[in-house]
Amino acid sequence: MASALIVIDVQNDFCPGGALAVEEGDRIVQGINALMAETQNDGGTVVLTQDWHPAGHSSFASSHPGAEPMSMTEMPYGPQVLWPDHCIQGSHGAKFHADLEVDRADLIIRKGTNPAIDSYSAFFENDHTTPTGLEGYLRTLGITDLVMVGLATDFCVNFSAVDAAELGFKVEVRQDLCRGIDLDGSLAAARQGMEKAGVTLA
Ligand code: VGL
Ligand code: ZN
Repeated sequence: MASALIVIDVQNDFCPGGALAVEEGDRIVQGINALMAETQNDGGTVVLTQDWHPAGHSSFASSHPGAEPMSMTEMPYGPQVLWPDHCIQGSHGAKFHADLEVDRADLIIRKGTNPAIDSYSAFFENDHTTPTGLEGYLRTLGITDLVMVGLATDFCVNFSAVDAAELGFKVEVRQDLCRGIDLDGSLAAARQGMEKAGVTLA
């Protein structure tokens, strides 16, 4: 059994003071550092994901005249939350939290780079068909078991975990090493969706 730890979007913009701050987003960093070390001691692989949008990305409210941040819109691929500008390529907000031990990463995968499609999941863009390449990376290494941690529980962690489970990986989400946005009950809905997909919530 080969396993990987997937660390989702532990970036400045999702931490207190950031553009799309998740409450206590910074509180999980030391625990994630410890889990990355433990994973590598056990021979596992560490993958970091990085939300990495071009300026003017279509998921930004600022790209839709008159739209408020955190409102909903309809995209060709389905409903989409309109976010404040965040994780713009090369910006301070897009950088990993300063205390995250980024040097431990075997792979850093960037997502959300397509201006027309958002990408919550580490596996597919929000059209649910365009792959990021992560599945191929994991499969060619023979990895079957995934542990997921990071930000935000109800968006990028949730979508990544559900996609991974549907792809046939055995997935555990360490809830103590995640924090959520909780937009209109999205956290409870995410927990239900993950359990339904067969994700273990630890
Ligand atoms: C995320 C909203 C927009 C996340 C990324 O990492 O959960 N959420 N972009
Ligand atoms: Zn984003």
